[in-house]
Amino acid sequence: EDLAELDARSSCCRACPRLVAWREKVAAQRRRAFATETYWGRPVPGFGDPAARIVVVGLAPAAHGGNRTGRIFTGDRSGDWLFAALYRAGFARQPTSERVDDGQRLDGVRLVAVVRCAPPANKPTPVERDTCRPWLVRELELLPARVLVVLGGFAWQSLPPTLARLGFLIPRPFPSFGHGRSVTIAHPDGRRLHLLASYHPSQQNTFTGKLTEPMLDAIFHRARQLADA
Ligand code: DU
Repeated sequence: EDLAELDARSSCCRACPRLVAWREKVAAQRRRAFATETYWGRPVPGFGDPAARIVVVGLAPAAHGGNRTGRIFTGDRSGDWLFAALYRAGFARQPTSERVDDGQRLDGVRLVAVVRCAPPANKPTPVERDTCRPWLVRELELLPARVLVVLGGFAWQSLPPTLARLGFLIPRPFPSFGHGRSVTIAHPDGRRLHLLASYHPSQQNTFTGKLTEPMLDAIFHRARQLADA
């Protein structure tokens, strides 16, 4: 199985009744500004470089972002911030991400989410997070990741069981989430993986100045250092 096959398989998932209902309801009702568009309304796969050494781990697709366009962090405000930062850091070909056919391309980076379907109120339940976990485990098995840039506390706290399933040794207690915090974990086969925490570029954080552009730039600068070390 390669990433394209994984994307195809996950795109048909209907495992979580609440998420299936929500993603399809949003797709049927649409937002006025997008009334003429056909929403994707399905699980959203990862996007970017199949040889990525840096994997950005988000929470879940936005109802009118990834759930509309079919590409993660595409067509929503969080994505505007994230792709602008990836562009400034030299990882993205273009500073914006609007549509699947916009020519965007990532070099060295892949974007994934802990949960592949848009959840009500942007908040998956713990059961939905656990049900979706095998997709992320499989994606990480297929990527040569050295650094995970983890956006927000929900994604951070969801990672230990995912990484344990990949065979990594998880520190107990696992460090709590904090912007800029990093932890390096080891695999018995000698591999190491760096986890780097960042505030999520949601409007809640960017409007209030909790997350600034220089703060996000510093995260990607550090991610590149860790990936190249
Ligand atoms: O057709 P393709 O070159 O395999 O790319 C498929 C898809 O993945 C396209 O939307 C670009 C993106 N992508 C990327 O962002 N970075 C890569 O290194 C390779 C592909």
